[in-house]
Amino acid sequence: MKSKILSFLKSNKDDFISGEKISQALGISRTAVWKYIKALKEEGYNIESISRKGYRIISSPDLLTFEEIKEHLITNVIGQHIIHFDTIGSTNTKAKELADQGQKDGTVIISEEQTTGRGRLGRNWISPKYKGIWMSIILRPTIDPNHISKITQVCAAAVSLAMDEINIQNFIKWPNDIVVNSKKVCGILTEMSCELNRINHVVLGIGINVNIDDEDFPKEIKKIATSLKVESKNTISRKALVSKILNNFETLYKEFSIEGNAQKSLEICREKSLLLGKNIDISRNNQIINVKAIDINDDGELIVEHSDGIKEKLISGEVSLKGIYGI
Ligand code: BTX
Repeated sequence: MKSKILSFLKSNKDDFISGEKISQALGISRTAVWKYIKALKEEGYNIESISRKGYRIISSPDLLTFEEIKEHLITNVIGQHIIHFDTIGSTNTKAKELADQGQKDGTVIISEEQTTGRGRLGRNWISPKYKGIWMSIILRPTIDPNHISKITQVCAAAVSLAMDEINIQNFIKWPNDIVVNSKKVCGILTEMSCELNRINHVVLGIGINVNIDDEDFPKEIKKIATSLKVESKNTISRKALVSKILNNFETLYKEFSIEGNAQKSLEICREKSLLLGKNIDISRNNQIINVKAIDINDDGELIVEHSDGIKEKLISGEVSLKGIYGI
């Protein structure tokens, strides 16, 4: 009901609309209208109320609800159903749980904060309230599971393009980071449930440090991480950025959902790659090996060349580059 009232106010942005009119249109009492308006104000909506004239919305908070995101959303499937939380352990964990219960393709789980946000290999992902984008997309691609590792590249390309659109110069650090000014601003965590030749679901977790201030980062992360606000010196609209990511993702995912083809996304990942042409360190059996990153192939694998000229494909893993993340 609250979101219906909000839609009502938003579609009459320039005019006052009476409590009477809202109550009649929605079939609720005027006291109920007043209560919902009060709740909206508590969420940060600036709503003017004048007796005998009614209510008028002045401004909306930067909340990541469907109501706020949909204004700029031009997708057909991705993000057309958004489940929003004020706080949650991990959006990926919730998304996996909901996907197991049959939640549909393209559903987005988003939270204003995560208390146990996860990175890869059980690492921790700090996710302070209202300061970032912490979201997971549930996907049910009907492609061969062998192609699925490319989905992380599709997602990285979509996020990178969205950052371009708000004029933030960024690079993609294969396989799952977006880097601004040599520091991490975004990490992607892809998790999948599949059978031998069938994917049940994929959960694509995206964490972006948007309006985190430098002092909000714990000391050990400050060296390697930054936020869009710190780098651009501007507060960024999170809801606008979410819709840009989802719009781009749907376009690139359309190509991918046909037999796992990710040409366009991989082209973007090559173009924006932080690693290609550089000497990087890879770790193997507790050993660090220096190699040259030479290409990202059509399967989304990183091709590296060893000092003896032998080439190798990397499917995933840790790579490090001098000067990046304070190393
Ligand atoms: P990763 O394993 O590549 O990176 C994790 C490492 O990044 C941590 O060990 C830490 O050093 C650093 N780190 C932690 N928090 C941050 C942060 N906010 N910004 C930058 N660096 C940080 C990358 O894993 C994948 C992260 C995915 C996060 C999303 S958020 C929505 C979804 N839900 C969930 O639980 N995880 C995903």
